[in-house]
Amino acid sequence: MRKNGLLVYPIAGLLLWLLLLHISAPGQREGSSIYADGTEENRYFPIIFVPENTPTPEPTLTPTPTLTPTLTLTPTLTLTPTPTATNTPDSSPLINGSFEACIQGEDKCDWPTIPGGELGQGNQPPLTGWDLSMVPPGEALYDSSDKATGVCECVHKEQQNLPPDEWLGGPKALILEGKVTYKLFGNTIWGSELSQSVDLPPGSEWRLTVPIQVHLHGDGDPYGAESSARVNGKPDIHWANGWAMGDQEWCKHEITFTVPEHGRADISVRVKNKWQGKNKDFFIDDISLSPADEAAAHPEMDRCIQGQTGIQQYRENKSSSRIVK
Ligand SMILES: [Ca+2]
Repeated sequence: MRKNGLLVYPIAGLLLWLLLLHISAPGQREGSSIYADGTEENRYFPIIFVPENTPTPEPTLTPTPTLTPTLTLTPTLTLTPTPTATNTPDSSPLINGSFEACIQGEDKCDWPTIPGGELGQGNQPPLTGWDLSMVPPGEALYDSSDKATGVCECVHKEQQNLPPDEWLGGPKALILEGKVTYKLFGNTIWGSELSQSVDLPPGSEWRLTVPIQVHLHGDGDPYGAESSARVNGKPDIHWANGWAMGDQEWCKHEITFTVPEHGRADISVRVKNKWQGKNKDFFIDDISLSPADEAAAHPEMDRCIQGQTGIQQYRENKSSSRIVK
């Protein structure tokens, strides 16, 4: 044991010396830095003080989730369609046969007017389909030696500007389809034409129907007003005179035809007033073109006839003039 005790003391001394050496050796101690020039900078570790009696933070209340509001479906707004008086689509190859084509305004239709010239200032040609022409003043009327002294007034008459009994289906209906009818009138000597060319299959057979009405205003001449319709230059009758058409009655020009090789039907509707100072009003509506093997349009309506020489009175008015298409 003594021998072992002698060994213990040197070893303990060596360990103590190594410990002191570690503490005192430059550049070896934690908390200081030794730079190249031998200077030393002490580094101090932060002291963390634990505060006494630090209140335990109250737990933060977790916000109660807000209930997501139930989504209410907004009713879909149904737009009330603005009445558009455009050409009613149908199987007819004719364009604007009912004169409904217009520039739709807020509460009514508009039609561009003619600024002047031989077609007359302020007149309204049909918006689409038809070409409007006039016999120039000083020139002979159609198929007549009588010379025009002026041009007619040509306007669209809308339902809202007519009394109800002149609406579609009324006892004095001036509208045969839709809400618009076309009116040509004037008290000079005048002649006017509506024309339209339609492409059709060569050899096919069609029927043109042209409803027309004249207001004679008491004219004592049966030929004071006349009307006609033609396809490729061929009329149904030569002319229907005013007395034979009847005063304020609808009649129809009706022409059944075969389309020639050139595949075109040139359609023409003409009206004229013979006497200066005697006003005439013509109304035209619902012109149609349909296959010849289909039923004719407006079966309730008499055909316009050519006046008989020596006719003494207007064509007798029908007992009922109610027109329903
Ligand atoms: Ca119409």
